[in-house]
Amino acid sequence: MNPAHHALIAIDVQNDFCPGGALAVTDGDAVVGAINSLAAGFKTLVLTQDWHPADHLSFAANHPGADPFSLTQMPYGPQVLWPTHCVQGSKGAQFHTGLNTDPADLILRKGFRPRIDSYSAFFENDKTTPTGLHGYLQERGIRELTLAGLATDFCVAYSAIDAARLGYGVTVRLDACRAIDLDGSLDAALTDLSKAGVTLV
Ligand code: VGL
Ligand code: ZN
Repeated sequence: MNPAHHALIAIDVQNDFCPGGALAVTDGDAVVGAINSLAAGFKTLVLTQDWHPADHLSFAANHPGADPFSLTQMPYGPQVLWPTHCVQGSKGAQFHTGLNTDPADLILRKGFRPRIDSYSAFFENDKTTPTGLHGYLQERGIRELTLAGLATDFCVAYSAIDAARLGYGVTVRLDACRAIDLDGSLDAALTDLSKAGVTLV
């Protein structure tokens, strides 16, 4: 059992990121069993849930003429335009049915502001709007984090890099993650994670 100051954060293990979902990650459902097993070794488990309103500006459908996976400029910088996914209350936004959510201490929702995306569990994509997770973990006395889930190169990587920057000791369990890998984004993320001092297992 990991010590009380070490939490597991499972990122976005939702139907839309699993095979058959709107933004399916290849083999995404392979993380479910791995995360259930990992969770048994942690005293604190946090689950995150991508949770967008239908009019969210990260959806290509809300930019007339734009193709999914194209890039646009937002006031906070470049933003990939995604297929419509994880709409609040939809089946796609629900956790994969195989994920054991019972042991979770906290379910953190992110990406609910229509004009700003939130890959990271700590800060939205403007890199300044906090989600509140850091405050929660600090109050719980958590200093070390293990991260797993979907997708390696977006929400997991952004969360891990922010966590390292906030001073947590951070490990990413690559065996319990799967990637979108858009135009080399997985290699780029692995390089950024290493540079940030994140341990990759
Ligand atoms: C994610 C793209 C858009 C993720 C969420 O969970 O990695 N990726 N929204
Ligand atoms: Zn999203």
